[in-house]
Amino acid sequence: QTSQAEVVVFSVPSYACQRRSTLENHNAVLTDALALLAENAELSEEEGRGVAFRRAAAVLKALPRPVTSMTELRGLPCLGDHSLRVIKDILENGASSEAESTKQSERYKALKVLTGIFGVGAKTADRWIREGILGLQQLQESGQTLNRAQQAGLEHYDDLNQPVTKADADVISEIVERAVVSVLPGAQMTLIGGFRRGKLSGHDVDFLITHPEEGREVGLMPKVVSWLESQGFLLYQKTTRNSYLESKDGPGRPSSNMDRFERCFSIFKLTEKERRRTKHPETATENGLRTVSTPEPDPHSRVQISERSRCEDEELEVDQTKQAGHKLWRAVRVDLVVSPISQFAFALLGWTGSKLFERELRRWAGHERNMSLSSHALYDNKQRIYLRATSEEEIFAHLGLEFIPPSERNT
Ligand code: TTP
Ligand code: MN
Ligand code: MN
Ligand code: MN
Repeated sequence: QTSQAEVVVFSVPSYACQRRSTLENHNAVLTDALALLAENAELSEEEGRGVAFRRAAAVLKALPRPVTSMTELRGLPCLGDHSLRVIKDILENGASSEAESTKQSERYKALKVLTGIFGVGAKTADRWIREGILGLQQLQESGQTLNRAQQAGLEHYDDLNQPVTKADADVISEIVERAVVSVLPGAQMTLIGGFRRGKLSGHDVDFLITHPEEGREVGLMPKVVSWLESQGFLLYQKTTRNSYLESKDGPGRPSSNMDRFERCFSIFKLTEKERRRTKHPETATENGLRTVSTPEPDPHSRVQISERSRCEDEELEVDQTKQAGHKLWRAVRVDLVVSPISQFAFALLGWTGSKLFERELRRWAGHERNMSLSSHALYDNKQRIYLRATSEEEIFAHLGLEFIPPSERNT
């Protein structure tokens, strides 16, 4: 009944946290260009512009099929003039001239290379570029003072710019689990970040650690770190008491609320030996929780047999690898977070991502519900009370949102 001009082809709710965003993307050419412009804006410390491009890309990612004409975009939220220009350019000419020229620009290339160093953010990279440092060689020759993180970042540059596979994330999970069970039986560890959302690769591996008894998690991080260090798993680590307070977009929360929240940024040494050791990682339970005190069910004899054959395989493969001149380990970025059980659901929701999904959740809470959401708590500004939750589902319910599972938070 509608005339052609009135056809509304797609309908998408305006907040990303109201949408189900799987890893599937029917508009990758469009979203790649917008993501590149978003990244360039973020690297130039133009956060607002970055978010606008990210929101536009997320809307296109949510569409059930490829966009073929501008008229199909009518009525869609979050598509600003600038993003629409970029889309139009691609639909008409096959590519975005702005995205292409950005990608080729010396400044963008230098920002990418320099911020590819762990410990180097947009500010530092910008300062270096203004001093004429555009690459790693120039940086090393410049005699710039590097902090400990940046030194480690430079040392492991190639490895850390290599995507981490799901298989390697599983191996790291095993190691972290061994660490946690050794220092505190009964503690629970959950894979968070992109791998919890079902991504097959990532830039790091993220874990949330807690204990079912409130208070037992106190002092856990230094113990886990010491254990990992004593076993030779850590190439670098820095534990911070509370990163959320210092983070750019985190509004300050009462310190009483978070004084037990600890984070560890680390670089793991993942060896071939460890990769072989973890051939069949346990499958995680539904909510991703694993109790680490569970004993191994394998009978002793079976373990010994498989161990022996594995050793022989290993020696052969190690020999071949050595002859080929390959390194027998790789560096992997790992983030560890410890939360008390009372804040676990908030920490889980806050650290599962995606970053845009988190941002949109907080925006929804503030603008649509007059509530303040953080990785620690949910505060109702009108009733002036904290809303308790022991699961992510409860938090979505408090916010008046349909529950979106992790695999559909890939905005
Ligand atoms: P990342 O590890 O940076 O991102 P990711 O795991 O989604 O993607 P990648 O595969 O590239 O690793 O961050 C994980 C989540 O943690 C993300 O949703 C943002 C969130 N987070 C912080 O990074 N810092 C914080 O202080 C808080 C509270 C959350
Ligand atoms: Mn589809
Ligand atoms: Mn991650
Ligand atoms: Mn991380």
